[in-house]
Amino acid sequence: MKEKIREYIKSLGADDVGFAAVSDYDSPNTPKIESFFPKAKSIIVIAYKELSTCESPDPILAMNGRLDKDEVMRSNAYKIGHYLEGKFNAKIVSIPVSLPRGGTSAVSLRHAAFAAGLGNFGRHNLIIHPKFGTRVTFNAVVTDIELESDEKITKDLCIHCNICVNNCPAKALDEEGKTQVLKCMHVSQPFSFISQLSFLDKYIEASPEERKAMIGDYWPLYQANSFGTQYYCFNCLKSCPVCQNN
Ligand code: B12
Repeated sequence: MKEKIREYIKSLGADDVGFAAVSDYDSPNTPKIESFFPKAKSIIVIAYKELSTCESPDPILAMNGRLDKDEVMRSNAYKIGHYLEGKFNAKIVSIPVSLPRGGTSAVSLRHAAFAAGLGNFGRHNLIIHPKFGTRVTFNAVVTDIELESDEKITKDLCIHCNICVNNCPAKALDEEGKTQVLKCMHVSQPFSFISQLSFLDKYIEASPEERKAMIGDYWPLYQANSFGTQYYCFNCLKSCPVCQNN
């Protein structure tokens, strides 16, 4: 059954697929999967390669490559759920690419990807895939179908070159094994909801003349509201030399 599912998902254009039994998923900082899906048995993790658009020095174009990929991931997640329900009478919950509650998600996709044999953690705290290196993102479908875990990758895929650490403009990776979230967000998401709140604070206090001058500042915030999280930094992902050309 696993191979049938894997083949179907790959036929949709996914780059890799891994399976993990829920009991093999170990993520201390996210909730137990059974807390939102009591009958959950397995996590199907799907990997998609990040295209070289992420190298663009224009952050809007780099982000557009991400949005293109995310749209495919989201529509495939629906097709996969539909397939599992129709073919195997399964129940499913699909786990988004992003959409965290505060700082954490219902499922940590990095920990799920590790449990499903799709790679392991590098110095940048991201998952390195054996073929796509760091240029890979994940989504997942949790299901009540019982599926055996794929073999975990235990060989260290990180080459410990520290390029990610030295290239982080926020200095968010200086401490090994920890991403300093606020430092990272400050640079990677300059138009986050925090920026929106501080814009509104200033706008409320501003005179009519000042408000006119603030329209230009509102534009990227408006775009972020329309398109979701806008990342303006891909440095740790794009600078990792492991398997960069796959
Ligand atoms: C919230 C979030 C963020 C936040 C906070 C990240 C964080 N530390 O939790 C911020 C805004 C900082 C962020 C930044 C980025 N993110 Co982000 N993010 C998420 C999201 C939505 C939720 C993560 C979460 O729940 N974290 C809370 C818990 C799980 O984290 P944690 O237990 O504290 O785990 C940390 C440590 O304990 C440590 N760790 C745990 N176990 C182990 C084991 C070993 C051996 C080591 C060394 C470390 C280690 O690594 C973790 C990273 O800090 C996920 C999507 C998802 N659903 O998983 C994407 C996700 C993690 N992000 C991703 C990416 C690509 C990025 C960015 C590159 C931004 C960008 N331009 O795309 C940067 C990278 C920053 C970095 N180097 O860490 C990808 C990672 C893909 C990959 N190859 O691993 C994900 C999985 C999105 C996806 N759908 O693919 N992100």
